[in-house]
Amino acid sequence: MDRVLRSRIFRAARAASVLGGVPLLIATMGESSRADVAASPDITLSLSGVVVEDREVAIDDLMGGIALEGFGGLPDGSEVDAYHEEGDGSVLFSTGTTVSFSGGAVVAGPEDVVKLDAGAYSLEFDGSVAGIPSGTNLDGVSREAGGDLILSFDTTLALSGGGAADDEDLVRYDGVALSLALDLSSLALVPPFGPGLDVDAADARPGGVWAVSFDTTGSAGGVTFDDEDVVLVDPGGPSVTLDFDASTVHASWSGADLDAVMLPEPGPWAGVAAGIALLGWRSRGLRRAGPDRSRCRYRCDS
Ligand SMILES: [Ca+2]
Ligand SMILES: [Ca+2]
Ligand SMILES: [Ca+2]
Ligand SMILES: [Ca+2]
Repeated sequence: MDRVLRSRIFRAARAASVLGGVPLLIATMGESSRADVAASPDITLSLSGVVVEDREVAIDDLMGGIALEGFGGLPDGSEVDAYHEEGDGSVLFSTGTTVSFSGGAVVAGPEDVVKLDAGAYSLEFDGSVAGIPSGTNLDGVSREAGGDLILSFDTTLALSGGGAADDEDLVRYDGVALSLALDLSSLALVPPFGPGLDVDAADARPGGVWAVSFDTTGSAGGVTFDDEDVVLVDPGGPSVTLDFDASTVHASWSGADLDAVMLPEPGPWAGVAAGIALLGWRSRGLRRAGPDRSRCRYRCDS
């Protein structure tokens, strides 16, 4: 959907919600009825009055409702720098420093991906087993429809499956070997993505399209982006589009770097641009941060 049109729909939804006191669920072309954008900042932010720390992920319904994913509570000084929701309710994340879970039974370094499933922690990706050098930070995680993990790192790596990946590239892990999934700077764009960029958040989209954020401002293919923005990269074009401009939703994002993201999943509602009134939906759910904000999603007051 045209980005301007989508922005108008969201604004209209907000206005209707304010005027009528009726929360609206928006389904837009290419997006599902789950309109939430999950994103983590690199600093503490206030989004619609909800404080979001860098070790948390904000689940933003884009209509003023913010829920928090706190991963069961991470220690002071820790930071979440990669995030992905699996289809079964579990979540994947990576931290910026070494963190222990389950009383030390699970120790995750910055090069690892942790799985949190119904309160149980495990390593979904063990960087040292996969040959990732110590000191490397994994800064993006997603999963392709085929089941392989998609990863990004903060430095150039030799890949066990052959070749190398730069920090702006995406790497595929099939459970055995690492291979290049996206060589961003090789795309025939004018101007191209520069080698000085670092992808610091990634989400695999349908059709071989990638949603990525960078750790700096930049431009490619005629699109200028900030570090809190998410752009869609279609290698088949190739083309670049600005998909999520976080600071237009919450101005406070302009001072932060968005360092983990997951966009809404496309679904049966794709192609429909409509607001569906769901009386009481917001009042039942998406309560502002409650006493236990960990994994607070839609029933935080129950
Ligand atoms: Ca973060
Ligand atoms: Ca990490
Ligand atoms: Ca990276
Ligand atoms: Ca970013």
